[in-house]
Amino acid sequence: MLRTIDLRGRALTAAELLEAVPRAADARDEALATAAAIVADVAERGETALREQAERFDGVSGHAVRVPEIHLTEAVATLDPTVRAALEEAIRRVRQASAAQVPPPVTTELGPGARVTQRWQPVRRVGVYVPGGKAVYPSSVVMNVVPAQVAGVDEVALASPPQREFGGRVHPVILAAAHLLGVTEVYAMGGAGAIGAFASGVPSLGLEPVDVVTGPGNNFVASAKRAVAGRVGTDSEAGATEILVVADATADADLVAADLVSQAEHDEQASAVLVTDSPELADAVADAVAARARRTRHSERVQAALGGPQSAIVLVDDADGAVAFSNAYAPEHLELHMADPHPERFVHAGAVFVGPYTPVSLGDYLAGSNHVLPTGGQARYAAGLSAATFLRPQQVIEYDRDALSVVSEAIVALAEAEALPAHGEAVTARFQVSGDAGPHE
Ligand code: HSO
Ligand code: ZN
Repeated sequence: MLRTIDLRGRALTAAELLEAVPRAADARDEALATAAAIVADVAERGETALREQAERFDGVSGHAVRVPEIHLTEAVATLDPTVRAALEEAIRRVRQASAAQVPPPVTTELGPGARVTQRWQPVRRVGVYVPGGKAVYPSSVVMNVVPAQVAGVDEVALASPPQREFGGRVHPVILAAAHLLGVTEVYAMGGAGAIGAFASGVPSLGLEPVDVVTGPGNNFVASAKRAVAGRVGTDSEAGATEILVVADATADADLVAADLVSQAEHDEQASAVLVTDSPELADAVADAVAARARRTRHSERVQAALGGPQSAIVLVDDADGAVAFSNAYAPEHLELHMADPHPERFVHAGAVFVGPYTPVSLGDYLAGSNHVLPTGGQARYAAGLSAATFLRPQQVIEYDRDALSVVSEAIVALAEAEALPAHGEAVTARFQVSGDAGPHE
């Protein structure tokens, strides 16, 4: 089912390597116009537009768009205790690991009395979107909310579609996760409309505009985030999940197969790629994948993902070839199953999972790392969600009189060169007060 591509003995450029295993196409551009119209409608007609959209897209009417707190406590009361304990452990670990993502302020002394401090300021208010379609992921609530809280964001609001089968309420596991995280501001609204509501605010609901919107979603949600970008901050666009495994002859074929299948379970468009220099391992993984794909719960979906052009086994000459392929591909998740893995060589990956006891599904739930990671090759320039998503580096500048005098001539020279003499005068004025001899005494 997984096709094999033999790149041995071929020196290919990064672009050629990428062509060998192309990502599945998305339909984002087509969704953009529709999403933008929905966003504009919510900005104009607020709650009325949201209610019409709920009727049209979710088949729900007359529901509480602003979720009353009692719904949150009820959801926690009915939550399976083992799921509750697992969520609480995930929250603890993600909170702990996210704390390392908040940089301390740093002051640079550029001379006596000349200081520039960089400090990291959290945004004030964040809207987290949680999808409610085929994928209802309470783990994603944790992964979006915790870093915002750790960053020091004052207010986190959450939105998820009203569910017909729950009488127009948000999915109970999502409500429960929100409550365990201490999130009290929750809205039953979905899709592009929810993103628009976060960006523009909805006065009748007491929903104030947010500063940053994050969270996964379908093409319409992703397109809506594009439509509001520029007015609010957004996280990077999540595409279909992808896993790239680099393995040598020492790897356990069945474990590699299990991990490939685990991410293929998300979506027909998911990509699962094995890169190896061992033809024997390649064959063994192909067999193990076929066996697991046949008997797994979401067999059809998994087989579609693994049989698609976006999934493959890639044969390379050696470890260098594997590094070159992986760095060109820039996978969301990278697993290394090698005798001597050298994770530092794999520089373009959303997250790197090292060794046979570090599967991606550990990171999906409980490693403490974040599972919101750049897909579609965005790992070349983007990072996963972290406290930094909600922080801005701000510079605080403080020079005293002597420190300013040291650079005043240089400022005047540059101001003259730019034909902006008033800039220079703002400096010299400080040394020309009567009775003040100034810097040139
Ligand atoms: N692997 C997904 C995250 C996830 N897995 C949520 C299970 N639940 C994208 O990184
Ligand atoms: Zn997953």
